[in-house]
Amino acid sequence: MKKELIEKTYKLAKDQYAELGIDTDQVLSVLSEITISLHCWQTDDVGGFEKEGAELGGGGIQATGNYPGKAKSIGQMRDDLDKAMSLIPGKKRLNLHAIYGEFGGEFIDRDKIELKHFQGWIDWAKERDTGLDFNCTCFSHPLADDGFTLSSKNEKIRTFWVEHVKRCRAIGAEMGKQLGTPTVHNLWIPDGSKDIPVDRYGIRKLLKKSLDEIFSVKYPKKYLRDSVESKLFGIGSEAMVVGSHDFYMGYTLTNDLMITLDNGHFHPTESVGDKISSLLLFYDEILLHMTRGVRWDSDHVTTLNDEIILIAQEIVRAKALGRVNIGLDYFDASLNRVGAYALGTRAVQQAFLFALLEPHASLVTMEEEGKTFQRLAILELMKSKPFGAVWDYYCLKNNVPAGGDYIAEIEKYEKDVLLKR
Ligand code: RNT
Ligand code: ZN
Repeated sequence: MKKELIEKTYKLAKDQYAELGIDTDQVLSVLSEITISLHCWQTDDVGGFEKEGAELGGGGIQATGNYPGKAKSIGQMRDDLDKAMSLIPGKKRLNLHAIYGEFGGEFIDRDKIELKHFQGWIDWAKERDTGLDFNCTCFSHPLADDGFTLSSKNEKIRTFWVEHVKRCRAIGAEMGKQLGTPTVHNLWIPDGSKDIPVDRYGIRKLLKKSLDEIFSVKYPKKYLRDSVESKLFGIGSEAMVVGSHDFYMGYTLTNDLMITLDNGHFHPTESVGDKISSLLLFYDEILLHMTRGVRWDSDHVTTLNDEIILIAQEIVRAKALGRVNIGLDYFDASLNRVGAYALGTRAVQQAFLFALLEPHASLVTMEEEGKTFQRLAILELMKSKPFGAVWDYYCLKNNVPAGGDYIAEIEKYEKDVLLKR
């Protein structure tokens, strides 16, 4: 897109929003402070680098497709992340999973991982002046194969996973310390049952016991923030997921932890956007996994859809941008993976831009005055305002491709790099 055209259209857009009392320059300065945590696992379909050719296995999450160009080493993964980040405006962090350590060709089991396996990533983040988030990996492992990890009745299995998560939190705290920005550690476990269990209480009691052991180790909040992620069901855990939303709400509220809302983890008619205002009344901070659920899959690439927009609007409307950690969570092996990063992250940023461009105060007044038709009419009107012009200008200001210009960049990267792997 031509610079002059972007600037000209932005000026007109700015005037249109000004008519509604919105200062677009101010909005863009708020937008530029919103950090998105990019999930590292879109580069290689959640395979990780514990061993060569590792693949996502078990745990009820699946990546389908075999689009060429998947990252096969940490070096390739870093190339892809740099490329993706160069196409995304604004602030970014990287969200790592424990299977992405640098194990130097040696097999290090999960209960043996150490800081040294992640020092390279910390240095990588330092060089880029960014932060890291972290996740224990309680799936794709033989000791996760029978469907239970932290809630396993097999004490050997349960303590193995407790040790893994403890080590991950210790590594996360060190990441936060070295980088000067707290690392958010997220815990998701695949535990659940395909068919009707009869000892739900006993099983959940074991998860509680494991969490008590894990979180008995305390770290300063300036280094590490802990969150736990629920799910409604997964493949193989249709009848019961041990770490349900109720379970984790109870646990986190009584233990001063964060809760993760993955919007692919609820019933399709439930709205994560609606949950935000409730949770913010009880939590200082929460974590989001932004994604796109499609039928049984909870991990399609994010697009600018109603669900994502409502989540962004509810955060902005609650003036809670500083209390919500925004992470992404999707993995699709059927399209250009680097393109998927750029597209999905940009879509989430666009949702926040759309939310920030809302004449919120006047909408609240209409609501209070019972002007429900007018409220709906203004919400509709905002959909046809020149929001794209503001987005393009934001990209221009941040030296990243505006409009669809990033598509050609992805095509070039595919030809020059991905297809040569
Ligand atoms: C799985 C959870 C979890 C994972 C990542 C890879 O259903 O959403 O967040 O997607 O940890
Ligand atoms: Zn998730």
